[in-house]
Amino acid sequence: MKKTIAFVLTVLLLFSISSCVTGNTSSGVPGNSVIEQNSSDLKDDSNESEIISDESHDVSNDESSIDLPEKNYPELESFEKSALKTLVSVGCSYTTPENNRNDIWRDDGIRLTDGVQAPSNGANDKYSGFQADSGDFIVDLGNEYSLCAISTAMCAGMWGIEKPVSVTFSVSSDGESWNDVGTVSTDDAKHSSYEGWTRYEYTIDCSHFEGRFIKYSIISVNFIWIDELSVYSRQDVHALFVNAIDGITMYCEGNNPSLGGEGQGAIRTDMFAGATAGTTWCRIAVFEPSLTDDEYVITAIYIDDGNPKPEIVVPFEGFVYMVNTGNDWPALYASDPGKYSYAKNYTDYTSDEIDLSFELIASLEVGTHVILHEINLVYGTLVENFGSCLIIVTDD
Ligand SMILES: [Ca+2]
Repeated sequence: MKKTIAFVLTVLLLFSISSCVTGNTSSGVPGNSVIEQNSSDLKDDSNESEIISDESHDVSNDESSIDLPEKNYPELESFEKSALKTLVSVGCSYTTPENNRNDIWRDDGIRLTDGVQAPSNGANDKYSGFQADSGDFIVDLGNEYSLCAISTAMCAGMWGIEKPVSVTFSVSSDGESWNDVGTVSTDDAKHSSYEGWTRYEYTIDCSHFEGRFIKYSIISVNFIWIDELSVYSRQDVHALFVNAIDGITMYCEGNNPSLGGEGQGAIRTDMFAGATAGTTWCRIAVFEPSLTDDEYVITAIYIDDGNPKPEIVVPFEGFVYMVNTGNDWPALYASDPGKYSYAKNYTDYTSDEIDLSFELIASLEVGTHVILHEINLVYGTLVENFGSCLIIVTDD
């Protein structure tokens, strides 16, 4: 009997790195506005990324100069918690507060779970408007799900609509007993603007929760001008995670090699003829096209931590996956400001995703098959409207 192994290569846009600092490592909200907003962040961080990248290579290759912190990698079972994100709220019923409007922004019981997101323009009728300073929205998924992330968005700034305060998320199996997931304040929400409007996007990681009912408890000032109530589930899969270096394009040697650094996983394609995988990544897997189908197959794995790797030719029409763990520089600096004086302004580059990927790659075997999902290997691009792009692999 054929055994199917699901193995996912999850592509996190680079903004997930900055998300790490606030602890929202899995928060990825689809939407062009998010991409655009974070593109500017990427530019702002570019110099720092290069600095961190160089430091990372030092860490990889010269442990005598820097003491690597001890890391306790999770047991392999924990990879089951890695997320293949699926939007499961589409078409689900939901309840809203009272004080619904009587115009085109009157909620119709459909638009907040139709899977369609509103733009940054609050005048768009994809928003539902409520004249209230607080209220609960509850989505009924119809079935119990292993959850991954919950998000919504609100718009404010025009027509006297005041900036909202916060969204508190909670989940329930029966709609009566609720488990608190957490609160995202508006000041911490990702935001984008359009002609006086500001759209705030609230996302929370709920990877350790299961539930059927999702409650959004809104605190606002005078209006709740709300968009899609999105709930993401996860399938239990093995996962390798990749950061898209420039936010959209996968990392390719020769393009901007200084950006492939600490705390990142990356794909290198054969886009640049003769490109090699380099020598400083901690762990590397090589994938070649399968001759019999549309899959790829692992042909080599390098896991010699901290040692220079051999030069690896990216296979024709194949790719190489590389992962390098990050350091929690603020913690290291706090532990010994003299020793880590150079890292005073470095950020926390650790993330569960990359740690898991780093561990998982050592357990992969030559011959494992993978299928790209939400990744265009030919053009070296990721699907923009999905925070987590994937590769699913079946091993026949
Ligand atoms: Ca909608």
